[in-house]
Amino acid sequence: MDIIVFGGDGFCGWPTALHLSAAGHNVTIADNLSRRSIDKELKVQSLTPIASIEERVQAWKEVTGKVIDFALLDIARETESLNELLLRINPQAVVHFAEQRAAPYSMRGPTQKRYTVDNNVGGTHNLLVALAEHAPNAHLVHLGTMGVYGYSGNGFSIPEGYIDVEVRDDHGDAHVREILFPTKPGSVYHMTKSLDQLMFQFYAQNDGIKITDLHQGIVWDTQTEETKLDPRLVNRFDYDGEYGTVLNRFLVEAAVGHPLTVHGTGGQTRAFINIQDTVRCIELAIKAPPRRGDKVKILNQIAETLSVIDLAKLVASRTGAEIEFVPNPRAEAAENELVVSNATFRGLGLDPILLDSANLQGTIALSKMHKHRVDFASIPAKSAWNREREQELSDAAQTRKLVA
Ligand code: NAD
Ligand code: USQ
Repeated sequence: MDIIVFGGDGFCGWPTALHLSAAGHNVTIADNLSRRSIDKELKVQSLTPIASIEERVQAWKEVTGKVIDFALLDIARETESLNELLLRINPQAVVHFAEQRAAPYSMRGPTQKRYTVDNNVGGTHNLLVALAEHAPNAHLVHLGTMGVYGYSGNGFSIPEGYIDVEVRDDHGDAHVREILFPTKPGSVYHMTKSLDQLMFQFYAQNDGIKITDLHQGIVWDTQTEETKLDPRLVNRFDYDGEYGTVLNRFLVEAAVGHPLTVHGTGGQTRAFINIQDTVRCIELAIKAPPRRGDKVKILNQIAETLSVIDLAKLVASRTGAEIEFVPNPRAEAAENELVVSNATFRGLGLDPILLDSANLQGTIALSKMHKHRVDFASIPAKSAWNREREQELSDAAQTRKLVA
C-alpha cells in the first residue's frame, strides 16, 4: 500500500513508519517537526540522542535498502501542501499521529491551551476536508486516547467506542439508541481528542470516509525491532515533567537515583501498551478497514490496566528506587477503577506484551546507558491544572524550602 504517516517523526509515528516500511508498504512521513521545536521551547531533550529526520530516513535506506520519503508539512496551517501531498501519493491508508499529545503541556497556560486546540482540532479537520476532496477512498487510522472516556469506574468494562442507551418517550415507551460513549476529558489535550471523535462521526456519515479511531492507552518502552537496527534509528524517549509519561518517567528516575514521583496516593488506574504492540496494532488496523459508509470503527488499543502505585512498586522492586508521594498537579480523581475491553485487537490476533519486571529490563538498560543526558531540573511536573492545584504545588515547595 501507499501510506502517509502524519506525525511520523514522533514517538509512536517513527517506529510505525519503520514497521510499515519493513512490512513492504511505500511510506511517506509528513511532519512539521513541532515536537522537536517544543523540546527547545521547554529546554529539554529526549533521553535518547535522536538523529535528524533526514539522517533517520537515510539510515533506514542504508540498513534495509527501503525508501521512506519525508514531507515537511503543517497540517493545521498548510492546506494547499496537504492537498498536493494527497494528490501526489494517492494513498490507500493514512495514519494520523500529528497532534500535540501531552496533557501537562496542554494545561501549561493560555498559549499552550489555544495552541493545542488550534493544532489538534484544526489539523484533524483539515485532514478530513482534504481526504473528502482528494482521497475519498483512503482509510484514515487515527490515534485517539483512552482518556476520552474519562477514568471513572463504571462497574462495567468500557466498550469500544459505542454504548446502547434506553430513552423513554412521552408515553413511557423505551427506545434503544447507539451513541458514542459519553466523553469526560481530563485535560485540554484529552478534550481535543473528544472533539476529533465528533468530526470523524460527521465525515464518515456525510462523505463516506473510512475511519478507524484507536483509543490508545499510555505507551511504555521506546525501542522496537526496527529502531534497534541502527543507533541512528533510535526512537525518542521523553522523561520530563511535561511530555514524559508515567512508567517511562519512573524508569529514568530509577536509573538516575531520583525518587519515583507518584502524584497523590497513586490510586489512579490507567491503561498501558508497549510501543512494539502500538506498531503491531496499527498494522492490524490498516489491514481491517471499515467499508465506505460504515460508522467510525473504534478500537481500544490497550494491553492491561494498572494503578500508578502498583507501577511504582513494580519499578521499585526491580531497581531498589525510593517512592515519593508528591502533590498532584492535576485535577483528577485520587483513585479510580478502570476495566476496558480490547476484544477487537485480541480477535485480530494481538497477544500483548504485559508489564512484568522481565519486560522492563530493556528500558532500564537504555535509561542507564543515557543517564548522563538527564537534566534533574526537568523531572518535576510543573503544569498545574487550575489555581487550587497551583497553590498546593507552591505551598509544598515553600514547605520543602523551610525544611531544608
Ligand atoms: P509525539 O509528540 O512524539 O509525535 C507527534 C508528531 O506529530 C510529532 O513529530 C510532531 O512534530 C507532529 N505534529 C504535531 N502537530 C503537527 C502538525 N500540525 N502538522 C504536522 N505534524 C505535526 O507524540 P506521540 O507520543 O508519538 O503520539 C502520537 C499520537 O498518539 C498522538 O496523537 C497522541 O495523542 C496519541 N497517543 C500517544 C500516547 C503516548 O503514550 N505517547 C498514548 C495514547 C495516544
Ligand atoms: N503520574 C504520576 N507521576 C508522574 C507522572 C504521571 O503519578 O511522574 C500520573 C498522572 O497524575 C496520571 C497518570 O500518572 O494520573 C498518567 O499520566 P501520564 O502522563 O503517564 O499519561 P497522560 O497524561 O494520561 O497522557 C499519556 C499520553 C497521551 C495519551 C494518554 C493515554 O501523553 O498522549 O493520550 O497517555 S490515556 O492516559 O490512556 O488517556
